[in-house]
Amino acid sequence: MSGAGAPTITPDGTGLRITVIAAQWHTEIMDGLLGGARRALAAAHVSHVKEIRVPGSFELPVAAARAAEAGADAVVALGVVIRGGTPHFEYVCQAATLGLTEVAVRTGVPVGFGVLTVDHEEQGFDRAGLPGSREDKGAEAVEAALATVLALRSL
Ligand code: DLZ
Repeated sequence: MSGAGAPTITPDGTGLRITVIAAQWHTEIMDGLLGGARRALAAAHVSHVKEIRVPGSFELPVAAARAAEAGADAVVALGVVIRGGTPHFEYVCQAATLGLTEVAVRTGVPVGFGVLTVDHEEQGFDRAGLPGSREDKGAEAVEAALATVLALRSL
């Protein structure tokens, strides 16, 4: 999957309560994702922001569920999973993806999916919103979450 074809989304998040949940693996790439998420929240005028850290991407869904139940209007989940030599990669990616989907659908609270699932570090840096990165997946996850809140409100 490439980033080609991604929409330009500039939602106004004034008054929204957003919780950002970030895993702690692969610090430099994660710092890039967090920076992008913070920039996008500021650009969207979101001032009610909670940020929490969990150990790994496997722990993102349970924290997202708690944040949704605690009243967040949207949750943004950030993780970096890099393929290794064992099937662990598939299990962590699948648990994070299915878990976050389940939280969003069950609670009705949008979850921005900012979990990078990459073959090697270089692919992660390229998507991390750092100087020299081609993409900014932390910012994209925020914009998607905010835009989905607004879309659901219009129903
Ligand atoms: C165990 C593990 C491995 C091998 N790799 C990653 C990774 O690349 N990215 C990530 O976010 N987490 C990883 N983890 C940790 C799991 O997500 C989880 O935290 C542990 O299995 C403990 O539940």
